[in-house]
Amino acid sequence: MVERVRKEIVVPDLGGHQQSRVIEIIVTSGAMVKIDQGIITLESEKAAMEVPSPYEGEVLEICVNANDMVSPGDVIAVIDAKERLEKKEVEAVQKPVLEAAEPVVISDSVHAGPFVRRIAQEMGLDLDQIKGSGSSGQIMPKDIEAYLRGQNPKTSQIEYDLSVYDYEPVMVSSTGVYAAKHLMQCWQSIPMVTHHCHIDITNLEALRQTSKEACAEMGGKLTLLPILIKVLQNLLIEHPVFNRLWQDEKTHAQLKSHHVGIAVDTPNGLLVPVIKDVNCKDIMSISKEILQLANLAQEGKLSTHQMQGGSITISSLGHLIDGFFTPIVNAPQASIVGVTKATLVPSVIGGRITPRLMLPISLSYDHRVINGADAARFLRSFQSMVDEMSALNDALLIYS
Ligand code: CAO
Repeated sequence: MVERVRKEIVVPDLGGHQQSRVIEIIVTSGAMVKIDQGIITLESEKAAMEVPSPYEGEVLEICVNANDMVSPGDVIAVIDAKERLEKKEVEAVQKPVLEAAEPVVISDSVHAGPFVRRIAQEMGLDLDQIKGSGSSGQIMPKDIEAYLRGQNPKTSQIEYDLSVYDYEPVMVSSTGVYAAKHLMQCWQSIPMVTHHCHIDITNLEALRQTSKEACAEMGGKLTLLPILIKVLQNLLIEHPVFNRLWQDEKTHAQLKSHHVGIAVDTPNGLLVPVIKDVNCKDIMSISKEILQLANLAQEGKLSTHQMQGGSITISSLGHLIDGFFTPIVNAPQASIVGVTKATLVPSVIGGRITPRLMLPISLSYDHRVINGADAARFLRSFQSMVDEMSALNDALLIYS
């Protein structure tokens, strides 16, 4: 049986963004559209995004104009949709109120579209209790979402009353908004543990100093970072559990590649470009690639592809401060290595106190994927790998 129903098409979730600009209206009123046919195009941070029709039918109204700013849940079009109903659904449509355990009566005075009314019916929500944010107080799908979040304090956003403060609002960049949402999800969903330890890099630093100039002459910059990225990639091979992603309770994904993300501090917020296939690159090329990616990040020119696919992330605050911190695992990755400034500390070697250059490492990991003993073994190997590299002499830059 085919039924014709008036349906609203709304802006979908924008991957963490609150708003997006309409850059193109693809169809006009009166057009017949098929399921998945594009209705409008939205500008997203990284690419244009088509909003498809979930229904087949005639477009009755396009509710937005080019250049309008829209948010998830805003109605973009109304369609006279052809609905092919399964037998069970036909029965439900024919006698819904009789069969509903507790029918919800929605008064006509409520200002809400058919989509919102249907959701309210299905969920047993009293629309009189929900505040509408649409024009003339119309209740939009996003208002239902906000209402439900308010019912569930675990996921609700706390709204603070700032009226007692003297302040000016500061608008957050779209990178900052995305990063905040992602970090919150990682923080809330991952049981995280952080191990702290010092790695003795005295000999490695001496070697770095002797290789710095040669690296600079070839267009690179030999900070500790490219060397540590190579150390990490070797550790991913030796400790494959660190090259796994969380998928679900029953499955983890063992990665075949060795891609390392680097946290880069930019004026617009934190970005994490990824150095791909580190196993195929020597330290010299990694140092050049860090410079390129960091520059692109600073200029806001990184592509989505350049930020995808990391197995593990390294976050270096080594140019700023020593001590430890607790980096947040960048899901779906299972671990992140935080590095801070190496400092000379008195160490006891062979019964004598000797100054050694110690690098603070903070390793955070997803305890569902990695155990404490795995992390301890990983950090022990970290020291062995650094010692191995310290013996490379002239071969440091071409170590791959
Ligand atoms: N110990 C001692 N010195 C260090 C060091 C360390 N662990 N790490 C870097 N340094 C030194 C470098 O050797 C360099 O000194 P020289 O110029 O004398 O060689 C200086 O500090 C500056 O280094 P850099 O920052 O230019 O280069 P980098 O390769 O270490 O890092 C980059 C590059 C882009 C990753 C970094 O600049 C950056 O953006 N880090 C921020 C990461 C971040 O914000 N993390 C927090 C995430 S959670 O909010």
